[in-house]
Amino acid sequence: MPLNAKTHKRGKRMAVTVLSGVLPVLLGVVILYMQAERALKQSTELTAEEAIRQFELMLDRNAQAARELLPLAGQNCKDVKLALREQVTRGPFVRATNLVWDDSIYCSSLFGDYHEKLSAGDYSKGRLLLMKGNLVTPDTAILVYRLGEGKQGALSTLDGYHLSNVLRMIGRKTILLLQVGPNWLSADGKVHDVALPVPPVAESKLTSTRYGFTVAAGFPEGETWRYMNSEYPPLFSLLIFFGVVSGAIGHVLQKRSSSPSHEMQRALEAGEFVPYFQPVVHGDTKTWSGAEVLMRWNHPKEGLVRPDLFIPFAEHSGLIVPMTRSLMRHTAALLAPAAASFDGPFHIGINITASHCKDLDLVEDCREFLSAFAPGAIHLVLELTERELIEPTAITHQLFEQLRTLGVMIAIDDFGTGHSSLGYLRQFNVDFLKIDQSFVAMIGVDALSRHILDSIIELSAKLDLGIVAEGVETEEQSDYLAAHGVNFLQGYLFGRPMPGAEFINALRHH
Ligand code: G
Ligand code: G
Ligand code: MN
Repeated sequence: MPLNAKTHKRGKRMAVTVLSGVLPVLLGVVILYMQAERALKQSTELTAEEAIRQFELMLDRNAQAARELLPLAGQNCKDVKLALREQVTRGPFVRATNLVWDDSIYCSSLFGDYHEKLSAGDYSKGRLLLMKGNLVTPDTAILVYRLGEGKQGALSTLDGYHLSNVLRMIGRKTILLLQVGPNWLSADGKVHDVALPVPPVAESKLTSTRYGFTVAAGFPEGETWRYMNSEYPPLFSLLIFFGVVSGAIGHVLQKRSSSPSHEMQRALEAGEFVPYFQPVVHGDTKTWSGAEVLMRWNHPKEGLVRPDLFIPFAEHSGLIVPMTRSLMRHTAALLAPAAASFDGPFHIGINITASHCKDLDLVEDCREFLSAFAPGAIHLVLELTERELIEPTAITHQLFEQLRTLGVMIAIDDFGTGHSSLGYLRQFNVDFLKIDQSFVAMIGVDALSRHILDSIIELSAKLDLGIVAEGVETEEQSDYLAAHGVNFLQGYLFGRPMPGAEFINALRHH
């Protein structure tokens, strides 16, 4: 469309194309990201479950040792220390055992007689205590399992080495932590007493129903992207492919939707094509004898668009027929209420293209137009440009016959610029010739043009045709044409094309 603001439009179209390509890709990446998070979450859940299972297996052994030793609590240490040592040698995870009487450790598998206060409150749920170390190995974490009944008590200690081993082996890429009461153990074997850190990605926390300890699993920052990078390259390629396809579809759809014919179809439905009226006056009295209807496009963004800019597109796409139909309806609706003030038949000229004459629909359009006015109030004049002549066929003969019967008149527009023959003029029963404005402009300027003008006037008189001179701008032109018997004049001297309301208003004053 040769309208302005073109670059602005192109930028917008470009942006929509890019968006229609990028949006699906972005959406796809978001979905993949969520999928990756879910996969990682499942993985940490499995890892935590497995860690719980392993820890419970180890603690089972310690629990059994404590159970077997508990009845011995209270007996003399000398008599039972062998039994304590036997438990240590029997189970792989039992590092040491102790007996307790009345909240006091009094016998140990390592030292035999031994004395240390036991504060049962330190034990999580009275059962488990995670320590940084003990007297023998101050730097090795230990997990103590406690069993107590009345004054009797038995302790069984699990070496932290086994625990951190499990955290390392099962965890691998996962961050895995074991929490017992307020303390927690990391995979490096260290015990911490600060708050348990929350792994940033896909955190899962699981608590053992049997022993009450908790395992926290998760991944370090950025793991989701790393996971996507290693697992999803084929899906990424597919996404890019979809992005390109969708961008291309967006581009094509826009191209189609912003094509001139599509834009005009929209404008037609929105009623943006409106009639302007240019008065035609009598050559002698200069009173208004009629008007030519000139189409304007009242574009919402471009403003008023002249027909030279869009009529060629409309003709090319065939939209000119429904556009002209709409223009005729519009014109009838505007002029019919004012028709009572017309004295004598008022000439209303409508420009018609050759493509409108291919079938008989034009007859119906004219019939509808005429029915809006009282009989005899107007003369409908169809202006056919001389530049594109209508081919005489059976249909066109029928068409012009029926138009004549209806009382519709025919004018040859832009006369002198084309090449219609006398035969042609007779064949289509032409009523008026409209002398092209280029000849009128030459009055008093160019002798040859004036000769052509004189011959046209002479010819029309001989053929008994009405004659309309277009583009009359000066008094000199007007006087010359009137003196040579031109019946009708049209041009800026008498009035410019104007909107319907303005035209009706002006008509009242003439
Ligand atoms: O008024 P003006 O600049 O508008 O007209 C420009 C050209 O557009 C003229 O050649 C005129 O014949 C043509 N034109 C104006 N209105 C119509 C119309 O409704 N249909 C057709 N086919 N041509 C028109
Ligand atoms: O349908 P046609 O091609 O005759 O359309 C008439 C065209 O001439 C329209 O574009 C109209 O605006 C224009 N026009 C009408 N009167 C004058 C005039 O006095 N001078 C000039 N230059 N153009 C005119
Ligand atoms: Mn015209």
